[in-house]
Order: sequence, then structure tokens, then C-alpha cells
Amino acid sequence: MGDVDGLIHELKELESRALKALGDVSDPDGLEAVRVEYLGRKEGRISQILRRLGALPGTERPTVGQEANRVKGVLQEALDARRRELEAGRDSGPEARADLTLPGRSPWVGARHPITWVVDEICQIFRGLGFSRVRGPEAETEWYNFVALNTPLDHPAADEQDTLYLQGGHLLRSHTSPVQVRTMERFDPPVRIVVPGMVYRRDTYDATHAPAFHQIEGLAVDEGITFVDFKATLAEFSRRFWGPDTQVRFRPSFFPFTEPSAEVDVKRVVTLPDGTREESDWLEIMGAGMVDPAVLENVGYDPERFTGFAFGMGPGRIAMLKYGIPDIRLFYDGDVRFHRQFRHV
Ligand code: 2NM
Repeated sequence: MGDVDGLIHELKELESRALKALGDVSDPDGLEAVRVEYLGRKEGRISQILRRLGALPGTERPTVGQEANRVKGVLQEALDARRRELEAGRDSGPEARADLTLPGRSPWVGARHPITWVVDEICQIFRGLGFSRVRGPEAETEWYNFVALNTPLDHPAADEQDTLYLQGGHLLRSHTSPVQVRTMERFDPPVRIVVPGMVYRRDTYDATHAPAFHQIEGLAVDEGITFVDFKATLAEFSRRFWGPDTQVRFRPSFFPFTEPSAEVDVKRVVTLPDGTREESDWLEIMGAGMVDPAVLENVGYDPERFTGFAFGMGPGRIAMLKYGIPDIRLFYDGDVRFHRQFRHV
């Protein structure tokens, strides 16, 4: 009896080991290895046990034989079931172990830089008023940056305290006006352009100054352009950008390249979250003026025949006013916690 009990115990152990091995198998090769190990005709573990039946007394052979056949049947069935599972592609590979209840990872969504938004918005409004968008070089000559613009080289703006000079008499443009000069040289009036771009000045980087910053300037020259066109165009732009109830004010000022010159201020009407309307203070948003006849002369236009107006703004300053940004360095330091707030614009 001892031999019979021993063999039956061995068969039961073999059965549970084989079932566990089948559960662990993840591909057809592994499945075949388990089949050969347990059910193989010659070397399989069940065949080996059956071969030892011969050593048992004839009366006890059927007990062990029946148990061996039962285990064989169970394993064959489990093997076929596992094969079907693997073929169906279920419960295999890394997906099988994936936790489908985990929240997905949200993809990184870029945000438009607030200055880019302001520049594009301004250009689009001026496009509606007939102005084209133009670009030009950032390394310039003294002629295009200063002299042609009626700014002599002994003017404080041209001093190396204020302008970044390069080798060979070149400099980094301190405003985008040289592009207006180049455009007037290449095209006869009518000219109506806006010129966004980076400009450079020798300033210390602090909350209100950056040595490289954005500017957008504009120019209209034609026969018969008057101070009324100048005021009306810039007031219309201001209302389209800041809102239809915006008040606009022109204060006398000075620029070497315009005469007369003005600072343009706006007073906004802001609607608070609770619906009440509040007026802002007067905000200085641009410098402007009628183009000085000396500038028209310098580009080869006849100043007796043509007149025009020009203006310049800092889109960084406008973005700071529009969004309540307290420090200009936030635009340039590249901290995503700042930039991701602008995903909507
Ligand atoms: C400003 C203010 C006033 C300006 C003048 C010209 C040009 F080329 F026509 F002479 N371009 N931009 C101008 C005039 C720029 O920025 C504050």
C-alpha cells in the first residue's frame, strides 16, 4: 500500500505543479515546454510514473493507473484552454498586467507666449486697417538706425551707453524703425506697414527693463495723409484692442523722427467678475507722430508731396498691463508655471 500511496501523492503534486506552470506560461514556446515536461510520451513525468506501474502488484495497478489518467486528462484540458487563451492574445504581454483604472497621462499642450499673442492681435487689427506685416535685420548700420531717422550720432540715444555696438560699425537695432526706412527705400507710397521684432538697448535686466525686448512699430505714408488720419487710425486701433468703450488721449511729446509727436494714452473700462464696470487709470501705450519731412527726404520721398504718420509700442508692456504681470523677466525666464497659465490665448 505504501508504494501506491506514494505514487498517488506524487501524481497530485505533479498535477498542481503543472497547473501552476501553465498559469505562468506567456507564449507558445513556454506552453510546449510544459507539455513536453509533463505529458511527453517518452520523458514526460506522467509517462515515467506509468512505467513504474510494472513494479506494483497486479491488483494495485488500476488504482494508480486511473489516477494517472485523471491527471493526464486534467492537464491536457488545462493545456488546451491555456493555448486558446494565448492564441486569443488575452492575458499575455504587458497589457495583461496593465492597471486599466489608472488615470491617463495628459499630453503636454503648448501655450502661446503672451507677447506673441499681443503682437499677433495688434498685427491682425492693423491688417483690418490696410497695413501689411514686415520684418527686417536686427544687426543694423548707424545710418538706418539713427541718421536716416533724423537722429544725429551725437544724440544721447546713439551713445554707446544706450546702444549695443557690434564690430565693424554695426549695432543691434534699438528700435524697428530701420525696417520702415528700408521699406520706404524699396517701395513708393502708398506704404502702410506694421513691423514687429526684437530690439536691443544697454539696460540692466530688472523688473521693468530687458536688454532685448519686443517692439512693434507702424508707418503710413501717402499723398494727403493728415493729422486727422493719424488720430483716427490710432484711436480706432486702441478701441479695437482695448475695447469699444476705451477713451483715447494724445499728449504732446518729442521724437527726433516725428513732428509733431505725441504719447497716446488709453483709459479702459473694465467689467469686474460681479458685473460692475470700473475705469482704469490713464495708461501710456504708445509713442507716435507725423513723420518728420527730413526722414521722408532721407529715403528719397518728396516731402512736399507725401505725408505720413508713425507709431511705436512695446507689446511686452501691453501684455503686462493686459494680464497684470508684475515683472518683465517672467516673459524671458522660461518658467513653465508662468507660461502654462496662457494656454487659452
Ligand atoms: C515711435 C514713436 C514715433 C516711428 C517713426 C518711424 C519712421 F521710420 F517712419 F520714421 N518709424 N517709427 C516712430 C514714431 C516710432 O516709437 C515709440
